[in-house]
Amino acid sequence: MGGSADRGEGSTMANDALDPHVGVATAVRGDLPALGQDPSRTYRLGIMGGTFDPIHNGHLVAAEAAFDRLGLDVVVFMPAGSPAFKQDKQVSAGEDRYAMTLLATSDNPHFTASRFEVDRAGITYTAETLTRLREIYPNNVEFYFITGADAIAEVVTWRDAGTIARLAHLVGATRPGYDLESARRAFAEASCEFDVTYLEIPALAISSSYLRERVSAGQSLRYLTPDVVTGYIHKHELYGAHGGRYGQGRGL
Ligand code: DND
Repeated sequence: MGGSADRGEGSTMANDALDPHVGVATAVRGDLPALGQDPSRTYRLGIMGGTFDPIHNGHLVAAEAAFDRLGLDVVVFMPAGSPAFKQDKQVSAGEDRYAMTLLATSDNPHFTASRFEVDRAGITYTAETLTRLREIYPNNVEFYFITGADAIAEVVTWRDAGTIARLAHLVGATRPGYDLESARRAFAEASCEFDVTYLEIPALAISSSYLRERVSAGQSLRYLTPDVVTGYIHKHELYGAHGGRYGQGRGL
């Protein structure tokens, strides 16, 4: 990844009121956390992008590990509005995915959820997100885009991958024993240079599709995702859940 001179010009921060949830200044643009107020230091903004259909403990553990191990200031979870690689798949409404993400992150002081991608029209491309963020944040704010083991090797195939390489550090959260060979090869063969940090995180073989299947089969999501997310899924009858009175039924 290029040095700070490669990054676009950041705009100035207009509002530096303190947000008690993240311990940093509040968002200048909508719900984004404000960072970069002290020009004498560098800030690290973690960005956890995802479809989050639904969000689960694997996502949360990966982001928490990145926060700890890379000394991030805050991690912002960004549900994709119209996910680039899922155009042929049915995806839940952005409002529901955002609401579940907000609920799942609400009790962690250094996590926050943003509507930044959900509110954007058209297909959500990470390069465009990073470009827009670069225009918003001053240059002493560095971006750390967090992905799971399965997604990391594919970043080189994403739209405008060179822009991603230029604007963000990548964090690949891998399971112990996960074979990183294909990811390393993909980055080695890429036409641009990526800055990638691999983090080993506890093995959590959880996926959103596994959660959806369990919901439609009337099975519990306990310990797979925060209970508030399970409550939301049943209340809004997502993934074939049967509404009913909150707290009833085996699926809760
Ligand atoms: P997913 O659809 O994989 O999200 O999208 C991940 C991000 O990639 C989003 O921000 C997309 O906009 C972006 N993307 C994808 C494809 C093309 C482009 C951009 C483009 O610009 O061209 P999921 O909700 O399935 O997962 C979210 C993240 O969590 C992923 O990085 C996934 O690998 C990771 N993850 C886990 N990490 C640790 N333990 C687990 C995990 N399950 C998923 N159990």
